[in-house]
Amino acid sequence: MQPHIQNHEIPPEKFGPLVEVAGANAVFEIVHQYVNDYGYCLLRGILDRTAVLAARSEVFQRLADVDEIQSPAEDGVATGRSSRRDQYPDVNAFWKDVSNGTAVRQVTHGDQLRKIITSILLEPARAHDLIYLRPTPPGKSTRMHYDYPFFAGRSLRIHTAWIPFGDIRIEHGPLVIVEGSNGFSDLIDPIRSHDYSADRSNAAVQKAAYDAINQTDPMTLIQQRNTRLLSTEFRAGDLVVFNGFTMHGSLDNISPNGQVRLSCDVRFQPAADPADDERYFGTDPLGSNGGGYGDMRAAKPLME
Ligand SMILES: O=C(O)CCC(=O)C(=O)O
Repeated sequence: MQPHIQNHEIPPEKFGPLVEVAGANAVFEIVHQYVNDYGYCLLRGILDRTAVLAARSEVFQRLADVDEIQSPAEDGVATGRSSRRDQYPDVNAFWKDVSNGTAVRQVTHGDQLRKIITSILLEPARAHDLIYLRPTPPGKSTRMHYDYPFFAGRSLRIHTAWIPFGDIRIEHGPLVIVEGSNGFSDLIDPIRSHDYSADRSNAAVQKAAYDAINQTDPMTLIQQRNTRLLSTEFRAGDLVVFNGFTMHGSLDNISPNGQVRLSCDVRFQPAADPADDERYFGTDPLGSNGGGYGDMRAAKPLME
């Protein structure tokens, strides 16, 4: 099935694979170089697949318990129904609880991922406490953006770890990266020059991350810049690491059978940088808009 982005079919010549390394014997100096040069790197099979699949089951079981996912839960197929709002009038609390699941945190905040990111950054790394689980049903996608405006503040050296929670085919709408977008200085320079420690209001952050990029649809953007959209079929155990100046979003989930794409993105920064940004650290992080987990798309029932 040809990939789609924001309801446009991507022609074959405008679609390519991500730069990748095999995780088993990855040379982290090379991965570091790739992240610098390309803005990102895909590490195949580097995470404990069993642990990632356990996290997938944990999240989908919670969604099955509110009648949004069919049995068996780990297949991740949407029912089109929900009892979430009846069972959990406090949607923030529900989503926070799911996001703090033991199996989820084992992957996102366990030693394995921290050590990998430490090796890539070439210095000790620390994860933000706030994580973004993304159960994405057919018909939904993430618009293109740069991450830097959201997460720059007390640390400016933010990297994202994007983790497929399961095997994700192209038609399930995985992460997509714009090739060469870490060199789009006309878009990056204004983002970089904003003082996020002085003005980190959600309006300023959203505007910096999304506005200029989304003045045109992604297909027009890549035609104008003579570049390509990059993605791949992912397997549980894969990991993509990208910096704040890499334009990304997701392909459309065009699964014909209700398959929900599940992934998680976690931010890391050097451990030496201040970790007191209340938006991203603490037991009840506020997020960029102040509402914490309740502000996330995933806090709403899947089909809303
Ligand atoms: O998984 C997605 O849909 C997009 C992920 C994303 O925007 C991110 O990791 O910053």
